[in-house]
Amino acid sequence: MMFRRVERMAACVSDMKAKKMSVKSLITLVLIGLMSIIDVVVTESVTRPRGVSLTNEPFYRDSQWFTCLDGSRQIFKSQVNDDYCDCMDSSDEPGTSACPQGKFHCNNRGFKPKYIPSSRVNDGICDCCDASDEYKGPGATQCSNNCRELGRADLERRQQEIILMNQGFDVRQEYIKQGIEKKAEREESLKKLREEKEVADQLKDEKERLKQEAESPEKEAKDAHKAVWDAQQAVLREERDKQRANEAFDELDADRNGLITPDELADHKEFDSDGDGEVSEEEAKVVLGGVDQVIKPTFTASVWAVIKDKYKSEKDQVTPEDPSPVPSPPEDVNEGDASEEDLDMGDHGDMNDEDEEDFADEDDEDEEFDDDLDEGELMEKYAKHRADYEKKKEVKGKGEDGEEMPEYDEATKKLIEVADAAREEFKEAEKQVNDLKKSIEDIEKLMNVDLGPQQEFEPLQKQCYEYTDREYTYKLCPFDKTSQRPKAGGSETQLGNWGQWEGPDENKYSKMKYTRGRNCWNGPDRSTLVILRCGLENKLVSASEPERCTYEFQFETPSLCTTKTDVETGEIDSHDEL
Ligand code: MAN
Repeated sequence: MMFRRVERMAACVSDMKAKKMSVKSLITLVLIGLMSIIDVVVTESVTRPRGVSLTNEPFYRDSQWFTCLDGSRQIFKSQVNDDYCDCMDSSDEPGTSACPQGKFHCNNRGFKPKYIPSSRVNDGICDCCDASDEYKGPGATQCSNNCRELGRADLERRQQEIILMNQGFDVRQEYIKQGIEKKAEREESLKKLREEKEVADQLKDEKERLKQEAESPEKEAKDAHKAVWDAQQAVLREERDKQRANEAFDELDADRNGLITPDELADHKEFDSDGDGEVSEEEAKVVLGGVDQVIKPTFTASVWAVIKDKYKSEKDQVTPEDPSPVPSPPEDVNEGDASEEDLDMGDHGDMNDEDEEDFADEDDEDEEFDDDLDEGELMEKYAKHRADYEKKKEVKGKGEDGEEMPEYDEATKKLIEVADAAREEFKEAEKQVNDLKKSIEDIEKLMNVDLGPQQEFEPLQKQCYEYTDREYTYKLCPFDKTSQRPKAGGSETQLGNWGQWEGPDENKYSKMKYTRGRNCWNGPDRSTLVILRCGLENKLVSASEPERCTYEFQFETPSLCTTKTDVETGEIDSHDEL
């Protein structure tokens, strides 16, 4: 048999020579041939007791004695496989089912050798593909040797796998190309955007300077206009105060003798400072400045200033029994008045917590300030509202009589117009800078992600992959997040945000870690470990939850097909072609 193999090999070699095959392939074939000859020499020249592996064969060689493999006992060689268990470690009965813990070795030549529990020997079921476990003789189960077919199928499967991995390797080369191109593209965009931003920054500074220049005379003119108005209002206020003081004096001077005396204050309970229900003489005297009577000039000059905040005119006195309702403020008091509450503002300034809550409620319904707006956009909207608010407040500011501040004169109006235009231009320039800043940050964020030493994971960025099991649809968006959505409906739960590569040093890119997912009730924040392996397509192939709120995904990707294997020789070429 050995000669037949050598002959076949020689024929093969000459055939290869004829076909001018490479020296490397020739050497490989010779090596494979020699290995199979050695295999034949070894397996065919050794007779082993049934159920013993080639490795253990030397322990069964002695023709007279056998020492149990654990060294515990020596027995006659004839006691090996005599269907009686002598060794504690079952080693004397490798080929029968006599020992409870015994192991039977199926040689399975042509396929994979394996151990089976010796209880399966002669149990009527074929376990070894070479049929060696069912040998009882007549009446025993007839098993056929199908190791060769299995071996062939296994080889084909492995070859198929290699073909797929090789295709994956080619896709990976494509990914690397794309990744490198994308990186260069991003670097180029970044360079351009940074240059644009430099120009935009300068323009913004210039527009800011022009705005300040325009605002300064505008402010001066507005302040002057307001100062005149304030002065008029102050005069009006003083007159009004004097009038109230006179009216109060006339009302308090009940006997109309030109004097107010303590007894005339008795009905004014607002002067009952000790709260005993009576305005005593002492209390009344204190109100009058410590004297027994005051004349009108003294009252208006000194007493009124002290009591005016307390004083209640009899017209306004309301006793608890009085059924007439408390007069409500005139309807138009706030008309056109732009109060803070009327405005929707992104930043709630100095509001207390309750105000903040109210605001939050309003924001929920507010289309203009929806969640989709980023910080820059929100600030912009807020600034606009704030400006509108200030404008309204300024224009609608009312004086003592509820009368509005008079319009600005033409010159001031012109200055406001110029300043408005300057503000608008500055705002535009500022927006330009903010937009560019955001674009730069977005690209920088993408570029800060480790997409592999050759950018081979780039095509996975900005993609999402799903896997559905009985209960959930799981989602992996590489370099972004992982999530879970109940199949029966309901909201998505974040299972983690991109953290880092987590594989061992020699294979760093084989695992990804996503952390800081939604907090698990009474537990940790959810997190996901993604285990990657080579596959022809990007595919989420499984998802599980080995521990509560700790998830594990299996993901196949060509990005990890790092080797190219020769299907015939099994030789590995791991060089990237780029
Ligand atoms: C949800 C899911 C599960 C998780 C439980 C923990 O039902 O996120 O995966 O185990 O919450 O309470």
